[in-house]
Amino acid sequence: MTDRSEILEELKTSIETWDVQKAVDATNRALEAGIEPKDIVNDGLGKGMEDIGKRFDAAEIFLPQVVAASKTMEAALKILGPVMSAGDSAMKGTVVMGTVEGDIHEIGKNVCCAMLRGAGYNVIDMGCDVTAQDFVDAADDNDAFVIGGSALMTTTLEAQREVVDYVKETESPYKTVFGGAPCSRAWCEQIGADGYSETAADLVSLVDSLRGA
Ligand code: B12
Repeated sequence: MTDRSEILEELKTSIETWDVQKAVDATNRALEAGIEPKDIVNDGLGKGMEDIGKRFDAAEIFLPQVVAASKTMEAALKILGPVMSAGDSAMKGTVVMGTVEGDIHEIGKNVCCAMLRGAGYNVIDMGCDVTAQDFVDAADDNDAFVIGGSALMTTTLEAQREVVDYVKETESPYKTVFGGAPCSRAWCEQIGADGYSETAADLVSLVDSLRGA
């Protein structure tokens, strides 16, 4: 096994075994080896989280283990955040990001924030359980041009529609983009959003395409 694939494997297993120390060590090793933060997330840590999701679905593990794996992922993202943010110094614009009302899943949204920061955007991270009004108020206060909302549950997809409706009702000038596991391009078209992307990496090109649009 090459050094790179060995480190990526270690990142994956650190999440699968919710081993915080191993995740921190492997993340530092990966950075030292010159592996790009987005590859550390997509090809290492993220693969471990995918496996956790599958094992949870199959009832092989339960909520406490998922929480432990999430905390492990967060510890690694804490190291990667500043590295990813050190990208472009000239800010390309402001994006308001959050997980929609009723939903507390934050990991995917945090990855999106880190990717956008790395690509030179100023990101206002509203956290989770964010109402449509709070998204728009934050965009007003920070002169943003895009609002991005994450939903991880079929039951909270409806809250993405509420964001679009609120933006239209208030005649706000913001573009809306959405994602998260149950979200899809078809859903975004149905609710009248301006964009969808499946991954955090694709979100960067999506937001780039909305600049000045
Ligand atoms: C980790 C996790 C948790 C953690 C969350 C920790 C945290 N701080 O975020 C904890 C344990 C707290 C949790 C709680 C719950 N969970 Co949960 N959880 C998961 C799990 C296993 C993984 C999610 C994850 O982090 N994935 C890793 C990230 C990196 O991927 P991602 O989020 O998909 O994000 C990527 C893309 O989607 C995209 N993306 C994400 N957001 C955005 C936003 C934009 C704008 C764009 C463009 C792209 C984008 O980019 C990301 C990176 O590429 C999923 C299973 C699964 N298969 O998804 C269940 C899952 C989402 N949970 C589920 C449930 C039911 C719950 C609970 C209700 C459980 C309970 N009984 O209490 C509670 C939720 C309470 C609430 N009100 O929200 C269900 C949802 C089912 C449904 N209705 O659709 C799932 C699918 C599990 C299952 N099969 O039952 N959960």
